Amino acid sequence: MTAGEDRPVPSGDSDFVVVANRLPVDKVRLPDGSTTWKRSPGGLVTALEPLLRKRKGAWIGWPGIVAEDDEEAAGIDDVDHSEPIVDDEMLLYPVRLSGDDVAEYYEGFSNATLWPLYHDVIVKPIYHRKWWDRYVEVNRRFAEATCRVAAQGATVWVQDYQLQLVPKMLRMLRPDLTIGFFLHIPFPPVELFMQMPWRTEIIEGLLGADLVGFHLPGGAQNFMILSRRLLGANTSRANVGVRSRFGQVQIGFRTVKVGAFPISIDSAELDQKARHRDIRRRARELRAELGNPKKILLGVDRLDYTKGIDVRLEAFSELLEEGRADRNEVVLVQLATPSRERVESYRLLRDDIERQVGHINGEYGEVGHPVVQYLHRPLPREDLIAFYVAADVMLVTPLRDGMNLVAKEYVACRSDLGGALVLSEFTGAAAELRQAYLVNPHDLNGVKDKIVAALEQDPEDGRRRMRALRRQVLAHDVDRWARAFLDTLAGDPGADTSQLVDTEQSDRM
Ligand code: GDG
Repeated sequence: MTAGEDRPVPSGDSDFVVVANRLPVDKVRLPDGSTTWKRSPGGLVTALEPLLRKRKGAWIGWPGIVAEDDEEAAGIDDVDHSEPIVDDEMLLYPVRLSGDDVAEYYEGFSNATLWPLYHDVIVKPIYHRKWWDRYVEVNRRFAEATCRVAAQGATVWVQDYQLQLVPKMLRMLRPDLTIGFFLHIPFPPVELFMQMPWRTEIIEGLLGADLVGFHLPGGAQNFMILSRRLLGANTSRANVGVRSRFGQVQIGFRTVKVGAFPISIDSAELDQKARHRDIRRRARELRAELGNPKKILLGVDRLDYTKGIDVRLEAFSELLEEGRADRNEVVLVQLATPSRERVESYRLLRDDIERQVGHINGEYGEVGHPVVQYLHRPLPREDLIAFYVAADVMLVTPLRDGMNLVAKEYVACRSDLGGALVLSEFTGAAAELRQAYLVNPHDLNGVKDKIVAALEQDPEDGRRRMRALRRQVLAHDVDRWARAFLDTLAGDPGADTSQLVDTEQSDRM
């Protein structure tokens, strides 16, 4: 296969390739200067692992470490063919990034331009031409690395906002490939997206795929409107499957499918783990360590300004002040995983949140008994599950969130039908988890009322809600998500479209 007149484009021997910013393992540098690999299991890996194994699959991504020098990071030799890392029969191919790549492609364009733009400009997006150039360059590096690994006619699944140009680049280099793209964050409405100086290039980049997937139909619709507006593409509702909500974009002679595929978790595994005796014991220990409060409120987030951590702290503070929450009976645990600490808006956020926590504890805590317990470090998975089991009220209050897996994880852990979920309407999860205490995070009084309602819920009503939530989460797991996407990409007429969210119901939320 040739891309130009005489330039041969290499191909590899993997029939199924996942391309993501990060590999499912991190390369870690040890104090003595040597390096080792550390597995970073996530929902995506768990979901894709069996598929990857069965289909001779490969994963291409950045191992999370900065290359020592630019020479090491440059060029298409980034993929070391002789020695991919073999992990449970998956082949992992690292793409190396230099310090400048990380600063401009990852921290810059991905996390200070695209992330805030796609999350309703909660923070002002920064547009730097240098960052864009680097984004193009690094996307090209990922595309070329993919070409070297993918067999003739392979299926390639590109993940997320860091790699939106890869589908078009790949199609130009390797028209033999079947290319899917999935966006894990919201896709913004037209009025906001039009700010982007490189808006046409991004839409063109995505349209290089055969199927572009979003969490919600609202994102899919936004994308279709932009394709029409910016590229004059013909768009239509298609009939793929009986209950489908798919669209189609006709661009030249090609048809690109567009659809909504709400991601999920490995619900059964989490359900099993949370039932384990050791986890139950740990949950009791945690409650005792917190001073056996009557009610535990819990927040679990990456420390990100989209997550509305400030909203729940403010609501809690006012409830304490008004005496609607009793400082002797209620504790709020906020687990905040460090995130993107070199991006300025994240540094400012951390200062603000820590000031807020200090203020609340200063006003309402006692010596040895803070009312807010705040941890700024990642917890082992088992401890996290124990916290889910212990929490009486789970607070998920993002201003905008593509899906929010934490909400689904909490539900999966509550086989006892205990607990209550307070959930922002502005998460993708809210489209499915209708029996949660749904809140508008911009309406502080509304948030406070729902927290009180959750704290004081009638136990029978709580069980009824949790039973309905669990039915949804256990039936719609991450495996089903991956299959629905890949079957649709393959054009399988029997593709499972039953987890698609109703367009009318969820729309832009
Ligand atoms: C993006 C989108 C979309 C958190 N703290 C700890 C820990 N976690 C785990 C949670 C959960 C994951 O991190 C966070 O997932 P979310 O979905 O809540 O949020 P993002 O990181 O923003 O994810 C989001 C997702 O992609 C998938 O498409 O849902 O909307 O923004 O799994 O459990 N895990 C451990 N310790 C912690 O302290 N072990």
